[in-house]
Parts: sequence; C-alpha cells; structure tokens
Amino acid sequence: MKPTRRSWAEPFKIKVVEPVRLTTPEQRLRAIQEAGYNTFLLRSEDVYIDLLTDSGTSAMSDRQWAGMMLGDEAYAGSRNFYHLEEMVQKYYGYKYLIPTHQGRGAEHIVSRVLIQPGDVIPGNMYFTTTRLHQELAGGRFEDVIIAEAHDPASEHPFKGDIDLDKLAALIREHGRERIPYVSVAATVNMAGGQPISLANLQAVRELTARHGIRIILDATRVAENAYFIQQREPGQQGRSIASIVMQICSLTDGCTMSAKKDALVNIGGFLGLNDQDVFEEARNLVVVYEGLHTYGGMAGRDMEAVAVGIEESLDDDHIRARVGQVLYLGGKMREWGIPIVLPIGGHGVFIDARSFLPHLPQEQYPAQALASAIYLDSGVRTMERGIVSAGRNKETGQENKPRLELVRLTIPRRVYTQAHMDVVAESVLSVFEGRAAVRGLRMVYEPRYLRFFQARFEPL
Ligand code: P71
Repeated sequence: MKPTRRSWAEPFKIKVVEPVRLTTPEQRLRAIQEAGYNTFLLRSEDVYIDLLTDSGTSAMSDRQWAGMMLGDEAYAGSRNFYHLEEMVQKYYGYKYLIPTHQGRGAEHIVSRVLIQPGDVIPGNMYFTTTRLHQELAGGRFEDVIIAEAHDPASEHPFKGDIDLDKLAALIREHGRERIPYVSVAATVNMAGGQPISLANLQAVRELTARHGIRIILDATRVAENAYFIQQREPGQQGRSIASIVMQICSLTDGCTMSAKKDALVNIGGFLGLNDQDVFEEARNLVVVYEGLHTYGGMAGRDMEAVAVGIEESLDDDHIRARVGQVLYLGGKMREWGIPIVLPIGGHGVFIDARSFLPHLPQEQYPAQALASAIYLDSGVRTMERGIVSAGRNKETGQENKPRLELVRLTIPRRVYTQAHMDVVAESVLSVFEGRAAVRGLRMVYEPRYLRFFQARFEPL
C-alpha cells in the first residue's frame, strides 16, 4: 500500500556502536532476585534495552566529543567555564552561572540560599530530589499543579499548568514572607513529562510579581516543554524552540538544570540566576559543596560538552525527532489498549500500573511489580514512579500514597532506534496479555532517604 504521508527519520547517522546483550529468562530471574526486585539494583550488563532513565544516558555528538578534547583542566578560570557561561546567557538568558556536578547540586545550593525553616514552596508537582533539598533546608513543598495532572486519563494539553487559585490561596495563607519562591518545572517529570503552557507561566509570573515572590524554574527538560508549546499552544506555531525556551526563562528569576537530560551530556548541571545577591550567596556555597565557582564539580571537558550540547538541544529537527520517538512508542502501546498516561509525554511513556494490574492494591507496590515483570519478559529496564518513589510523610512517617502509580519507560536521546521501540512495545503487550499472573511485592529493606534507589522487595 502506498503511504498516505511521508515518514521522517532521525536527523543523524550512527558513527560508533555499543553492543547490547540478550539474556535468557533464567538469567533474568536470577538477576532480578539478586536485585531485590528493584530495577535500580540491576547490573547494566544484565539489561537489554535500558529505559530506566533519560538522565546521563544520551549519545553525545561528534562535536561534543571533539569539545571533550578541548577541555581546559585548569583549577580556576577554565576557558570551558566561560564558553558555558556564554551559552547559558545566550540561550537561557540568565545573567549569572554557577556550575554544579548535576541537577541536585544546583537544587541543594538554591534551596540553602533561599529557604528558611518553616517556609512553604509551592510547585507544579514534586520531584524527588527537588523536594528533598527543599525539606532539608527546612521548607515544606506544596503541590499546586492542576487537578488533571493527577489523572492519567485526562488529555489536557498542558497538565503541567499551575492552579492559580491554589497558588493564590497559599499566598494569602502564608504571605510572601513564608514563600521564598515558586518551583516551576518544565516539563513535569512525575506527571508523565507533561508541559506547562506559556499562558499559564505568564499568569504565574503576574501573580508572583504582585507579591514580590521569585520563580525558580527546573529547566531540566525545558526544550521538550517548548516543543509541546510550539505544537499545541494557540499562536505559538512557527516559532523556533530556542525562542520559546528563551521566553520561558525570561518569565523566571533563576533555574536549576540537570544537563544530563536536555543538554545531551553524561554528567553536569548548573544554577542560572539573575539576582546578584542570590548569586553571591550561591557562589559562597558552591565552593563548600561542589567545587570552585568556575567548575562546580565538573571537569573542564564536561563543561565544554554541556556548552555544545545546549546548542544542539535547541535545534528544531533534534527535538522533533527526540519527542517523536517517544510518541511513536506511546502511540503503539495506546493503539493496543495498554493503559498509559495521556497525552504522551516528552521524555518517556508512563504506564498506569493501577489500570494495568487492577488486582494489586497500592500497598503491594503494583508499579514496582510491573517493572520487574517487564524486565523478566524481555530484559527491558524501566523505573517505578509510584508509592515507592513517593516515600514517607516527613511529619507522620506514613507512606505517601500518590494517585499516580506509574512505570516509566524513559527514552535516552539519540541512543535507540525505531526497531528497539518495537521490541519494547511488544514486550509490554506480552506482559499485558499475561497480567493476571503478576504478583504483588512486599518491601524487605527500606533506606531512610530516596528509598526507591536501594529498597529491596520479595514477591508475595
Ligand atoms: C530521572 C532523573 C534522575 C533521577 C533522580 C532521582 C530519582 C530517579 C532518577 C532528575 C531530575 C529531574 C528533574 C525534573 C531534577 C533532577 C535531578 N531526574 N529535576 O528522571 O528529572 O537532577 O539527577 O542531575 O541530580 O531519571 P540530577
């Protein structure tokens, strides 16, 4: 049959390959048992297609690798720092740059600088490390995302939007004295890679400006957010990704960035700031926790790779193919009736484990059990994003019970092909067909912080 529309392909060709290994069902059973049914504890060698995360797992370009050879490994004043600073100013528009070893390093510093004990930080859904650093600084996170974000079936085009009434009520209740900033993520990871709209961010800016409250952007996946704005928001078609990203950043006072995502590197991050006094405080702290303010825990060559990666990440062809691959995988699963979070997000496909495994109560960790089942089927590694990730309430010690009980299939950038996506979708389908046999888990070891990384489980 003649195609009705023309296909597009990745805007690159492959220069270096890394073999991956198929395993037998017996090998996988042994591996997941040794890992305590936690995909974080699997050895990467036992994984066939690794969709644990898109963080630090991207393929760098030849230009980035060439940049690595230009690393200026001076302790102070490396030329790669100045190149990175120039790129952050040029593409994100922030005046001041604090390099950090990765995103959570930037979160730690900005939380320590801006948050006082007893403060409240509103945000569009928590992220694990972001919220923990806010809490360690004495603050409390308050979710002000729109209700649709907690409903996997809602097809709202901007599920990352902030509920302005909720935010206004929080400001009325606590006053600007207790709200150091609003934490805005673009896109929202835990909601399924969902974008915030420009119109909503503009409204949040107007509201916070009236009260003199800052906005700190989590810019980790801001290019992917800009793609959804370009595709979905009225009046934004035809704009470049770079110009939308610049506008998003201009509506905020600073950003934390994990360069391991959008910026196409294996390690790195930064804090971008506009206020000189905040910058000076942050520069005082970075030398304590990360490294001198001109490297912040990165080698010179790492900073160079970030500088080049920022530019590549904002290329329209790149971002269309990147998000396009996620939509391809999600589209197949949706077509086959597998319950996934809709709309399909920017960095991965999120399976709704509650609908997938309706026979398992949340106390039996359905998403964790499903991630193990997918690994056992095919060696595809995914990540739990549900009750295990949500941890415990800081005050009561009770388990947080998020409405979203998800398994994330996260796509690294420029790493896998369409054929890999087919294999993944078919594996999920095969688990779906045998879902009645998937058993729940019980937790047999629970670490104190970010328990999902190292917790261990046994099948019930
Ligand atoms: C992801 C990660 C990496 C991760 C972190 C914690 C638990 C599991 C996996 C990291 C993010 C992120 C956002 C929106 C800040 C960080 C921290 N994501 N904000 O999705 O998604 O950055 O990892 O560089 O410290 O797998 P960092």
